[in-house]
Formats: sequence, C-alpha cells, structure tokens
Amino acid sequence: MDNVIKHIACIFDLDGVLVDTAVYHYQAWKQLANTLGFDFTHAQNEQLKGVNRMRSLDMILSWGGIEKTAEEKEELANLKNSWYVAMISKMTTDEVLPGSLKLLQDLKVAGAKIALGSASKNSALILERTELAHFFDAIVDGNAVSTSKPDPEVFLKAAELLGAKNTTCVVFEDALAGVQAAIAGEMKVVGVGEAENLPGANVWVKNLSEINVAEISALIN
Ligand code: B16
Ligand code: MG
Repeated sequence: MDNVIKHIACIFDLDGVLVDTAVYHYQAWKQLANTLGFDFTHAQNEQLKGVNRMRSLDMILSWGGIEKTAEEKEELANLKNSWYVAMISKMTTDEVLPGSLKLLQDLKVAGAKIALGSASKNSALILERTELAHFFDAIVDGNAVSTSKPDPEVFLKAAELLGAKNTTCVVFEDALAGVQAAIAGEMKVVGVGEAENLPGANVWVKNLSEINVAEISALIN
C-alpha cells in the first residue's frame, strides 16, 4: 500500500477540514454587519464557506440591502479582516479538528504528497498557530489564485506544485464550491460534512478521523 500512496497527492482545504475557523469568520462578519445596521445569521455564515473574502462581502451587503463603492468595500473587507486576524492570532493546537493531525502524520509516514488548497489569505498564520505548516509540500491559498472555488485553479495549481497528475489527486473539502472545484479539476473528493450538502463527492466523513490511508489509496486505484 505504501508504494501506491507515494503516487497519490492529497490536497486539503483549510477552514472546516483541518481547523474550525468558521466561528471566527462568523464573529467578524457579524460585527461588520451590525456596524452597518443589520444582522448576520449562522445560516448566512454557512453560505460563505469556501467563498473568498470580497465575494463574501458582496453577499453580506446584498443581504443587508446596502450598496458600497469599490473603495468602501475594500475598507470594509480590511476592517473585517483586522478583527478576524486578531482572533486567529490567538488560535492554539487545540483547534485542529478531530482526526486531522493523525491523518496528516499517517500520510507523511506513508510517503504521500501533501498540499494545501484554500481560499483563505490568512492560511500562513493559521498553519503557524496550529503547528501544521511542516506537513505541507506545497501551499496554494487565496494569495496565489485569481479565481475562486468552484473554479479548479487552486487545486490544479496545488497538483502542479506537487508534480502530480490531477487524476491522482484526492481533495478534502467541506464546502460545496470546493467539491465542485475538485470535480472540475477531475480529482477525487472526500466530502467533510453531510452527503446532502456535498453532492458529487466520492465519500463523505464527519471529520478526518473517519478515513485512513488505505481508504484514500482505494479512491485512486
Ligand atoms: P480570508 P477555505 C475559506 O477558507 C473560508 O471557508 C471562507 O469562509 C473565507 O471567506 C475564505 O477562506 C477567505 O478567508 O478572509 O481569511 O482570506 O475553506 O477555502 O480554507
Ligand atoms: Mg473550507
């Protein structure tokens, strides 16, 4: 099995797969919405999973029925990000989601190539705070791509940096846009969440404790 896994590339989404930062995104977006005079719900926050910062702001402003200029939007996105960064700066290794650390360790031992494929522009800080950075052979995040999931750019770039064929990649995703991006890139997908919310994934898990190296290997072979 070890020989097989060496030819497999695993590409991990960050927020919602390795760590739970959705709670911090929620608090910061809610603070921004409240500042602008309207509320922001948990259900709305769910819709922002995997969506990049500026697109998230556009959706929130439309929910609040507010229009802003490009310059004002830039300022609002920066304000939200400053609050968000203050929160994630205090993250600890305790905030790594169940099963993530063990799976990364097992994949490393088995010789798999490992990349990050995230929409976040704050991935470096999150990986540093949670002490996960050393697992990754390549990091592709919101700073490195020009298009957002469901476009496959983030995952195709990760595969290229790993020197892997896209058909030998397994993507781990918690957002529908991310699952769609992986499918568009002709990659296998492990959906982290409910099957009804992540149609098209090859397998679904509650968290990464529910899948192991042999099962990942079987997705490709
Ligand atoms: P930032 P992922 C995504 O990360 C989040 O799911 C999404 O809610 C967030 O808006 C996006 O990152 C951008 O984050 O403002 O930190 O650049 O799930 O693709 O790892
Ligand atoms: Mg995610």
